Amino acid sequence: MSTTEAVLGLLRQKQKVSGEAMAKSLKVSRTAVWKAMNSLRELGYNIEGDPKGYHLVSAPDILHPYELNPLLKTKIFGKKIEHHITIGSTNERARELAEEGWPDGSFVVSEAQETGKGRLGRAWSSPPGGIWFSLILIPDMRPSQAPTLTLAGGTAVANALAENGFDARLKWPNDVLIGDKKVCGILTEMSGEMERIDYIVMGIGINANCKVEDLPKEYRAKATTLQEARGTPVDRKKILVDILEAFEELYGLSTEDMLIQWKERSFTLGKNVKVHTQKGDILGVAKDLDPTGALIIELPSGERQTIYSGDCEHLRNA
Ligand code: BT5
Repeated sequence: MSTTEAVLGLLRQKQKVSGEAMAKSLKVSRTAVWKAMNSLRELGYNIEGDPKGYHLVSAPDILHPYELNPLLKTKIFGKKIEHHITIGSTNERARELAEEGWPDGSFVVSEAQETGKGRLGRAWSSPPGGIWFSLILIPDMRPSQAPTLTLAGGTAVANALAENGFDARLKWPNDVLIGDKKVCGILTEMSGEMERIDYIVMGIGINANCKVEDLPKEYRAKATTLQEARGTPVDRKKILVDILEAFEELYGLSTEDMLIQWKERSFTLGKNVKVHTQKGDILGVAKDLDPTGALIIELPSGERQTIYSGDCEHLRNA
C-alpha cells in the first residue's frame, strides 16, 4: 500500500488526525504525509486542515483504487488497478500493461474515454459518469473457448445489475440490455496463437450516471443508462465491485456452467432474430448456444445453423 493510500486510511478512521501522528504511525516523514495530502486533494478529496490536524470532509465520486480497494472482496480480480480521469481507450492501455506482464484479473478504469472502441472498428461513446474498464485475463483455456468469456462478462454485469435492482438481460453475443435498450457493451480482444492464449483484454462499458442525450444522436434510440432506468444516479463503485465479484465467481466455473448462467439471463434465446454476419443476414429463431458460446439458429426450413460471430437483431415475435 502506498503512503497516500495509508494516509487516506488514517483519515477515514479518525475525525481529526495530525500530520505528526500520521507520520509517526506510518513511519514516514512529515513531508511524505504532506505530499500524500496534496495528491489526495488533487484527486478531489476534500480535506480540511487546521493546526490541530486534518479532517476528511468528503471523497470524490471516482473509480480510483483508493475508493475500490476497501470495498473489494475478490481474490484475483482487481489486485492491480490503474485509474485515469480520461484516456483514449482502456482496452489499448490494458494491452500495454498485459504486454508488461500485469497479472490475471488486473484492470484499467477511466472516468471517460476519448476514443472508446466497439467491435469491428466501431466507436464507443464514453462520457463522464459511465463505468469504462478493461480487464486483463489469462485464462487456462483453448482460444476456441474464448468467446464463452465474453458471455461470462455479460452475465457478470447482468447479475450485478440484478443485485442492484435492475432487470438486465443479455443479447448475444456482447450486449446487456434493460428493456430492449443497450446499457452495456463488451469488447473482447485476444493475443495468442492458434493453440494458446497469451492474454485477453475484456473491455466493459456501462452507461451508468450519464444521460442518453450525452451520447451521439445516432446511438440514442437503442441506448439507455442506469440513471435513466432508475430515475436517480447509481452508486458506480458498488456496481463495479459487484461486477468484479460476480465475474470472479463465474471465472472459476466450467464453461458449461458459465453458459447455463448466461442462458438464465438471456433475452435472445427463443426470439425471432436476424443476425448480421460477414456472409450475410441469417433469419430464424435463436434456439440455443453450442459449447463454445456460438448461437444456434433454427432456420425457417427447420434446419439448424451455428453462428460464431455477428450482430444480432431481435425481431418482433410473429
Ligand atoms: C460494443 O461494441 O458494444 C463494445 C463496447 C465496449 C466498450 C468498452 S468501454 C471500456 C473498453 N474500452 C474501449 O475502448 N472499449 C471497451 P459493438 O457491439 O460493436 O457496439 C458498438 C455500437 O454501439 C456503436 O456502433 C453504436 O451504434 C453503439 N454505441 C456506441 N456507444 C454507445 C453507448 N455508450 N451506449 C449504447 N450504445 C452505444
